[in-house]
Amino acid sequence: MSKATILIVDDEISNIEIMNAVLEDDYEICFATSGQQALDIARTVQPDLILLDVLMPGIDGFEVCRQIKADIMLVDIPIIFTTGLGDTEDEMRGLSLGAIDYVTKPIQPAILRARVGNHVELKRLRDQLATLAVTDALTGLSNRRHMERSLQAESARLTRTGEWMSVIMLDIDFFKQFNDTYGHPAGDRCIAMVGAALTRAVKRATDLPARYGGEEFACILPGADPQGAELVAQEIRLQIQSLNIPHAQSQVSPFITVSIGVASARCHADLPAELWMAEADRQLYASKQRGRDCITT
Ligand code: GH3
Ligand code: MG
Ligand code: MG
Ligand code: MG
Repeated sequence: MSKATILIVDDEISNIEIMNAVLEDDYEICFATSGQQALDIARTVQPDLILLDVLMPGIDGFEVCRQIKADIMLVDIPIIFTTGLGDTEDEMRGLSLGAIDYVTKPIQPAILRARVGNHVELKRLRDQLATLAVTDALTGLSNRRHMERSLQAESARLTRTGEWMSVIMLDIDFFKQFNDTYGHPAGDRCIAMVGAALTRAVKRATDLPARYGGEEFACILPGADPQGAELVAQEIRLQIQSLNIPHAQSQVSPFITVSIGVASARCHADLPAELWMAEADRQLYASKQRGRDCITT
């Protein structure tokens, strides 16, 4: 497991040195000596925790905390204030601004180490949970919930400019027979391989492949027009074909195949996520009706 990164912010170098000495064996340390520098470094480094001095010339610790908690990219970074003993009002204010804890100066090494350790561990668990909540366990792709949320968000974003978007749905052909022939564990491995092939087939960083359900997958292609989406669909079909997973009971091929449906439109406000999925599903159904192992746009 890689070391967590901690940003130490204090306008007094001697304070930074003390804290660095306590933490440097266990963490990657970076530091800032002003509020502005702290914000700059936080944005570029994305530390796992920030130790933040309150009194600093220029932007003080409270303002740094406020800005970090208002920034969608930084809001989840835990902040521990470091301040002189007995500043109860400061402590209250810091906590109300979203800081997770306080340590008092002079720094007591054992206390600092323990509090930092606790909060870094909690942050790690939170991050893990956040990833699990959007990930399908078998394939590692986005799960249905995350896909539908992204579809909603992308559709809203592209509606402002009236850009194209496409949604691809695919379903493995005669998969019930595959399970019956080779067993459920082999079926699971097949689903995982199809998921990996789907990932290889999509090229843009903004494309989102997902496992929609049992042996059904979906892919959001923001900015893709009908021609672009059809090319992606063809690539998906090729990638899955070249897996060469035997399927003796398939009625269309000796290997695993998929049926694909593509929905494309210029985004507008009257096209909610459900409509996108319904349209892609309708095209997928058409592919099944046409004999499977094909693409309908
Ligand atoms: P079609 O060509 O019309 O799509 O036929 P099909 O047999 O693939 O369609 P159907 O929807 O009837 O069956 C899908 C099968 O997928 C049934 C189910 O047991 C299997 N399945 C769904 N989820 C999983 C899974 O996570 N693992 C495995 N091994 N099988 C699954
Ligand atoms: Mg200070
Ligand atoms: Mg199905
Ligand atoms: Mg199927």
